[in-house]
Amino acid sequence: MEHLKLLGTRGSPVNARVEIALQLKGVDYEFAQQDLQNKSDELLKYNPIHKKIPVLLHNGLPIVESLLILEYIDEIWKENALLPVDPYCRAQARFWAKFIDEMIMPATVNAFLGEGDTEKATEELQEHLKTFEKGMKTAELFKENKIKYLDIAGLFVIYWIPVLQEFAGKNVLTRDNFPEIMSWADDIFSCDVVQKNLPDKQMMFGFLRLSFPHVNPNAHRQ
Ligand SMILES: N[C@@H](CCC(=O)N[C@@H](CS)C(=O)NCC(=O)O)C(=O)O
Repeated sequence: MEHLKLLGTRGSPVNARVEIALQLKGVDYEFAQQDLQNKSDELLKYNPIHKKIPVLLHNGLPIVESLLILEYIDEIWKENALLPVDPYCRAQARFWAKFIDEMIMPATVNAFLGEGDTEKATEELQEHLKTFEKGMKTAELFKENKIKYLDIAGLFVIYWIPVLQEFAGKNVLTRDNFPEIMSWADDIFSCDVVQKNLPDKQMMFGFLRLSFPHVNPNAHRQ
């Protein structure tokens, strides 16, 4: 009998990736909410190197790093494939997911949550989004009807960036500036499983206000 347990934190984009993938596959799992200010023995035991969520325990064996967890899930449960079948398309999907995590994510954090002058990081984020949007136009990957690996990875761009930019009171990702990204977002948001796993925006503002009190004190006080 299979046992799946996810050590995660609701509200986190990397946690949402794993929950969405498991739910799209239709597999049952136990969820153990983690307090990242006071890490559990279980989290430290199963992710001793990075000490981060998400950790998926499959029959007691830990798998870490959200993108690797998605690949693992896709290899174990074959129905509703997440990665493209064609090896070249698979490589493309992995490339853009890595681009999101290694280029877009850090620039986003620096642009919207950084202390001091965030101008340079904001420009950098704009450039990365332009590169990403151009990539979308050429990669057929984004045009499939079902929610796949890259759509799940890309939720950071289409959901978390808008929340963070609203919190910081800056507009970088808009429909006028990035029409392709925003129309891709419309497709992804029409999926029920995705909708169900997006954290409440007001809850996120509350968390962000507590965690980043230096960010634009005039934005989003209500
Ligand atoms: N590259 C990792 C990132 C994991 C990550 O940054 N997790 C955050 C939550 S969003 C965390 O556990 N932070 C706790 C810490 O840094 O101490 C992945 O994709 O899984």
